[in-house]
Amino acid sequence: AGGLAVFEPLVELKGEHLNVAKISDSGKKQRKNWTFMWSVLTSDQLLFYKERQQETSLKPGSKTDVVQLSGALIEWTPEKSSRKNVFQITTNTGSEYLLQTDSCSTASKWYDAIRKAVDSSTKL
Ligand code: I3S
Repeated sequence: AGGLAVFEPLVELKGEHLNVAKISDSGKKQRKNWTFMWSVLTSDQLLFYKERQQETSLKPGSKTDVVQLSGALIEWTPEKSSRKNVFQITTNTGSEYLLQTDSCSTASKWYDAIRKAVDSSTKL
């Protein structure tokens, strides 16, 4: 309960599968391990689930990770992978996530939407 199923007007993306690799956890380097995750953007968080979620029945139990976007950085990072369309989110607590999808337009759409969420939630 509480907040997870809220999709504010700012957010144009509801959910999609993306490849995700967490490469740092609070500043501690992690072994890169790409995982195909159902990704949901809210106004100030990026949520990763193992399985596709219905908007009306988000199951907290299957949520794998929550990325707080307030104060985060987002940048394209082609040097961090041999894969195409890779960008990185660095949280204000020093965790780093690589996101990737083969579709350039899908990657750009997510990059732009996450950047907007970062900008607006950072100003709050
Ligand atoms: O940055 P790296 O170490 O070249 O990333 C590769 C590794 O994570 C690799 O796993 P192993 O550490 O088990 O070898 C993955 O299979 C590769 O996909 C990673 O490289 P890409 O270029 O796909 O991000």
